[in-house]
Amino acid sequence: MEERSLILLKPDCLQRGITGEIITRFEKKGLKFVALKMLLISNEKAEYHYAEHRAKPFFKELVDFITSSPVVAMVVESEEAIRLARKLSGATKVEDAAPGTIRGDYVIHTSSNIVHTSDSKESAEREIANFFSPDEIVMYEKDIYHWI
Ligand code: 3AN
Repeated sequence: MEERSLILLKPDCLQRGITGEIITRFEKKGLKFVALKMLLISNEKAEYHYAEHRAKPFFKELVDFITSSPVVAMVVESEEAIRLARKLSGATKVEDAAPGTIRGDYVIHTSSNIVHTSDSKESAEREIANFFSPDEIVMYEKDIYHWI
């Protein structure tokens, strides 16, 4: 079943100048991009996005970080898009992120870990609606066999 996932390239991604490399990881995998934009996240949207972490000791740090500088927000679509995007991203804890994953290859601190990907269908729907209006989702056919 086709599903959608929200991917955020966090402020450290643009600041480090690796945005293109990280987008390429998702693109090469074959995920279909249906929305993509750069934005500065407001406090309100950041707190809504991280609502499940409100009680955690690192909540303020999370919100301050994601609002500190622009992010690139993308919506990808495919069968198993949510699990695939998370596999490419790698584990949350930096010491658990395997080489070959984005976090495994690029991240040294768990708190600035370059990428966010939705963790369930429910989260994906809520997160996508937080950052994209329906008319920003672009519908098109992706026919890889026609173009290679
Ligand atoms: P993921 O982004 O892998 O789904 P979550 O949802 O458990 O991870 O955590 C959201 C974000 O909170 C992580 N991406 C990371 O930036 C931050 N985070 C998680 N655990 C910690 C921690 N122990 N210390 C600092 N930041 C953390």
